[in-house]
Amino acid sequence: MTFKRPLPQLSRRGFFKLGAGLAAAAAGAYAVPRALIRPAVAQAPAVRTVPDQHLVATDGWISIPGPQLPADARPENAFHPDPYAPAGLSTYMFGFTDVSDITRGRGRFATWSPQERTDYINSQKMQALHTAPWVGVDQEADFWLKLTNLGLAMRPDLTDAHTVHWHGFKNAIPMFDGEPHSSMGVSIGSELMYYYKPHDPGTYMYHCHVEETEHIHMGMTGVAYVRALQNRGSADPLFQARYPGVTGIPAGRYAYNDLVSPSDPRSTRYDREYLLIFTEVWAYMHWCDAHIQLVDWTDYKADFYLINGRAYPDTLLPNGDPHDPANQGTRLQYQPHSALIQANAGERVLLRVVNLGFKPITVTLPGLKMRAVGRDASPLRGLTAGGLRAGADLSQRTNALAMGSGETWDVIVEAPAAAAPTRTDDLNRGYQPYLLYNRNLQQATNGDLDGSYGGQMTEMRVYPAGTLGPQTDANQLV
Ligand SMILES: [Cu+2]
Repeated sequence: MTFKRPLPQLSRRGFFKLGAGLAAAAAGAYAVPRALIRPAVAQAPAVRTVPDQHLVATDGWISIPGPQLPADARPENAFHPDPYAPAGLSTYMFGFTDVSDITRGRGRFATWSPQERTDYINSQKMQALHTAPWVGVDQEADFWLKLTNLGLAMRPDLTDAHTVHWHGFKNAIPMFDGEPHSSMGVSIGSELMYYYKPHDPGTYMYHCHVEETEHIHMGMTGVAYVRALQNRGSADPLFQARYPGVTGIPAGRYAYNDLVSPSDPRSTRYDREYLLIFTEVWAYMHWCDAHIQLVDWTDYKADFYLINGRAYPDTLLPNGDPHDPANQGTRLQYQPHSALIQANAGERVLLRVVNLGFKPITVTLPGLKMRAVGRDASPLRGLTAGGLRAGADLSQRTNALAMGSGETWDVIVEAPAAAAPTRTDDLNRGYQPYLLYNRNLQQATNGDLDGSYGGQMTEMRVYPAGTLGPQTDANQLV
């Protein structure tokens, strides 16, 4: 039996009425408040040959510790650690590494010749990091990001391009979107300079958009975050041009352009900032990519859960520089990002929490209050008549961040000002620890309740006031 619905018949009179309605709608478009219309790039920026940041796409190996799982538990458990893995490492990855210091000639690379730098960058094949390097940008700044594709050392048969796609982000032109079918991909041996000019502060995810289910799960995903214009203070001319008449805000560190004084309860001011990136690893799938096997994605079953690419207690270890010869050959060489959170008593800490896995997570921090001030790069404030998100306070006090795949939350935690941190605790650590973890214990422990290694868990450590010097960059430990 066919099921037909008659098409609406449009009379001559109806046709003219429709035309009049469309014309009115078009005229109405001009009535949109000017504040809602974002200026495009007013004039083309000068093209740079030296990028602000330079990422290299390739493959590599990381270390997920834990006991050899019994082979009869589940078939895929026999695939960890991968027998192809170099000593101390366990899991095959795709990903990116960051060669900005080499390209820009910073630090010990300042005296290197152009040829030495090029040779070094080409040597980064099979040196991918997990999680992917993160990208921090100032609002309204011109930002040039170069992507070089070195190919996959383990899989020369895979000739995939790679891209950088800032998810949920308005681009200057579609060319820089990174969705390869409507823009372009970067094929092996090629490089592309992406241009961004961010207008909206907050926390975003980025990922490679080629074969994205596979490339994202294999590690080609990270975080891009945009620092608020308000950091310059309300007297800054660029801030005044955007927010005329707003006064009384000193330069500082703010999650969003909240347009209120730092003493206002709606303020998003913070003293320290930490990115916490939650990912997961399906060991069998990673084994398949290393061993030239196809996987059926409907069998998806994550085995390992990580924060900033590490399993607890590796999450507590310091940051590492993968280009420092002292770190080369160490177990965490390719997992350089610490997930440790530090604060002095009374300080405000911004947590940029991002779920880059495929499964939901619920993040909790018992003993401390969290206030979510932004979600998915949108401040939790109502709209004002001028079209700004500076209206009613919609921030949420919560003890649990329930996050779907791809979500980002900006959360401010206040370290307690008194009591515990003013003394050393009974273990004489000199700080008061608070556990931050995924409330799903399978994900917090990597299923190893009796073992020494867990999964998505880290600590926030609160020191007596004045112990720690100021932090100048995200996740910097002092
Ligand atoms: Cu890719």
